[in-house]
Amino acid sequence: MSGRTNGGLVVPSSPEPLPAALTSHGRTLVMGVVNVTPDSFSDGGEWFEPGAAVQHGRDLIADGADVLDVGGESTRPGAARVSVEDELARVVPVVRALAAEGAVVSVDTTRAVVAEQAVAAGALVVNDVSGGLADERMAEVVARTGVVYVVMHWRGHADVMDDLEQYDDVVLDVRRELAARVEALLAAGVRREQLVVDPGLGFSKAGAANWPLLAALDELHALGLPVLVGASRKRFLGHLLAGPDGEPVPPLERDAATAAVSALAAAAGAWCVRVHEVRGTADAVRVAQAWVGAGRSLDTSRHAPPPAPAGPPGPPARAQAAPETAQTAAPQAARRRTTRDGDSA
Ligand code: PMM
Repeated sequence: MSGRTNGGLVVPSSPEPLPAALTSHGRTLVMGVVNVTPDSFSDGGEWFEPGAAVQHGRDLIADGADVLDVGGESTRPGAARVSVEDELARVVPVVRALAAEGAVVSVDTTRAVVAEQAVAAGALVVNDVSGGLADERMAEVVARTGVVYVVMHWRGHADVMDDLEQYDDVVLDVRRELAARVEALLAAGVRREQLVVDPGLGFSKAGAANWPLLAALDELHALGLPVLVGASRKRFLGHLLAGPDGEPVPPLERDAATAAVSALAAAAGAWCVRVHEVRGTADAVRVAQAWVGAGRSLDTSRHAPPPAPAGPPGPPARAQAAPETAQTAAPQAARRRTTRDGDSA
């Protein structure tokens, strides 16, 4: 596992079981959300039918997504649980279809059986918002399959999570509770190299509690694991952008703020950002990559040459140089084609 120093700490760039193609970008990865649910808070119902969900996944890849996160259970505050049968029926066909087309697929589930069947269908990442707390069999499935496992900070299911928002110090408490999950997973046989941690923005966190977590991503990096940030369209952004009447802006009007968070999270060394609207964030993480990379050149030489006119900017310190593969080059080529005509200075 490669790393960069961050205030004296070594921050790992990527979990190990992912394809080399993903670790080669030298930038924060973009995870596009494919919610196969009728009631997600941010895009509920739009891609509920499997064919529409698969097409949405393809569109997100064309927009620049590196990973697709397929979920069949809404985590909207107050949402009721779906049955395991319904979750399997929603998620597995979509995972299978997208993986068969070469996409890197993550499954967003708290259930071990869903994770198991999604991995059998081709998922390479299990994204568990409960960090293994919701299903005691999850650690065993993750250890046996060897997939990347996203451990999110979580205190309870959607029906109770808003009642569990008390913290002495939100940053230290989240870090301590995540560290406890990591220890439990390691004790259950999961390898450290499989793990990614996530502060769980909006999950048992009242609006204002989310900002210190973002501002202190280094505290999470101190766990020595890659960090995923999921701010997309969340309530705390709606409240931030509220007009004079105090009404939060609706979820679909939070994408510019989401992209701003993505740029800042990328500059702070996040491994991945999870978003609904991919194009703005794909651009934002490239801005962060260029910015951080240029700053690094200035650190070593006040007279660093300007970046070459053609091709993408050089990678920031987290980069592992490796060639683009056909799978990852295709969406970027498509994006380049669509932006060349009519561009301005
Ligand atoms: N947020 C949602 C769902 N899954 N997974 C991770 N790892 N981190 C998050 O912040 C997160 C998540 C919220 O639900 P949505 O899919 O409706 O946005």
